Parts: sequence; structure tokens; C-alpha cells
Amino acid sequence: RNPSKFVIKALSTPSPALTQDGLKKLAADKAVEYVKSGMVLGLGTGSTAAFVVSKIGELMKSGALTDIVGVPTSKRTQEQAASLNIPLSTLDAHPHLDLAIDGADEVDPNLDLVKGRGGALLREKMVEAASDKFVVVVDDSKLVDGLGGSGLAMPVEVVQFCWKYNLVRLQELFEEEGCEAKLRLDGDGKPYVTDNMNYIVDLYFKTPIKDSSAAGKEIAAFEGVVEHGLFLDMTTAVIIAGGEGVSIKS
Ligand code: ABF
Repeated sequence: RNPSKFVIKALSTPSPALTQDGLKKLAADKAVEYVKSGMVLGLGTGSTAAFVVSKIGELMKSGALTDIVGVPTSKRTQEQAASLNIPLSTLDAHPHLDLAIDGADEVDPNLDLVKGRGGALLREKMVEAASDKFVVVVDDSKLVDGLGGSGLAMPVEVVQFCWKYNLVRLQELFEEEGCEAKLRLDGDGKPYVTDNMNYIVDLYFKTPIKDSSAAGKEIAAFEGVVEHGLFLDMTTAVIIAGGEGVSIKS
């Protein structure tokens, strides 16, 4: 790890005509160039990571990649990878991974991240922390000056027991940032339940988090908090696709 921050390599010519999905696929295809035969791979969750998994499946089918073992970060990804015949394993069997590739919700100039709007933050963080390299794939809409600055949710996974108690404590913790905490609901208006049978409290900030490192520690110290969506000092490289083409920050 230890990325030397802010090294930016422009890799391709501008691609202004691409849709957001087109940009995600562009970033995903570039990330898959890091994958070599024989690797144990962390497979991310979300629409950008799905392009990564799909490309890996395609390269395995053609024989361009062999002996890959995937460790999925969610049930969704597990199903997608299984449908592409990517051999799967777990952190128990493979506690040491070569590389993980995943999307993100926000990327700041230090390559720190907000993740977990897709609900898979706990498994993502476990798998990505166990990987030698963690490559993030995003389109340029995910870039922020400060974490929490997009106005969208920063998720915290909490146990179901007395979730409201933690919701209130989390909101109070970020009073200065004008935080509003909400229990995540599913499409039927019921509490959203994670793959690990927990709930998610989404935090919405009026101003970016002042000290994300301190914030991460304070959130994690709350009893009943399982994990939070601040992924700090974990990123090896970020592959960004935008109208100006693809660039890598590492
Ligand atoms: C995962 O998927 C999550 O950590 C993040 O919440 C989400 C990003 O999704 P997408 O690539 O669909 O924007 O990476």
C-alpha cells in the first residue's frame, strides 16, 4: 500500500460521448488489466464492480485468465460471479488476497472513500482490508473535496437491537456538520436488512466531515455499531473515467 498521493496518469483520449454506464465500464476494463492469472481476487459490489466481475468472467471464458479465485463482497456479487463460472472462496479459506477491485460512492483527494450506499460495506471492508492491493473504480461524478460532501448518504451498519439509540448518537456526534441520520428502508418501506442481518443508518451531512480519521474512530467505538462507510488509508489506486478519458490516481 502506501500510495504516493496525487500522482495522476492520463491514459486515454477524451470520451465525451459515453453514458455514465459507459464510463463505469471504461474504468472497470482498465482495472481488470491489474488482474493476472493465479490471483485470489476480492470481487466488489455495485454497478461499476459488476462490470469488473463481468469482464473477469469473459477473460476466463476465453482462457486469457486462468486459476482465478474470487472472494465476493456480497450475496449479489456471489450470484453474479457464480453465473459466470468464476471459482469462489471465502476469507476463511483465503485470508490473504492479492487484489480487490470495487466501486465507491465518494473519493476525496487523499484517495479516502465513502462506500456502502449499496449496503455491502461490512464485507467490502473485510475483504478489501485483507487484500495486498485495493483498486477503486469510479466515474468522475464520485470525486469530492471532502468526505460527506456529496450530500448523499454515508452509511453505518448497526445491529437491529435498539437501532434508534445509535441513530440518535450518530446524529449528535456530527452536530457541527449538520448531520441528519435516517434508517435505510427497502422498496417496501421496511428497514433494509444487510447480508449480515443488520440495519443501516444513513448519515447526510450539510458540510463535509471535518476530521474523517477521528470520525471513523468515534463511530466505531459506539457499542452496537458493526461497521461504517469511511474507508480510510486503504486505497492503492483509483481509476477514474470521465469526459477527459481514463486517469489513475495512486
Ligand atoms: C459499492 O457499490 C459500494 O461500496 C458503493 O456503495 C457502491 C457504488 O456503486 P456504483 O458503482 O453502482 O455507483 O462499491
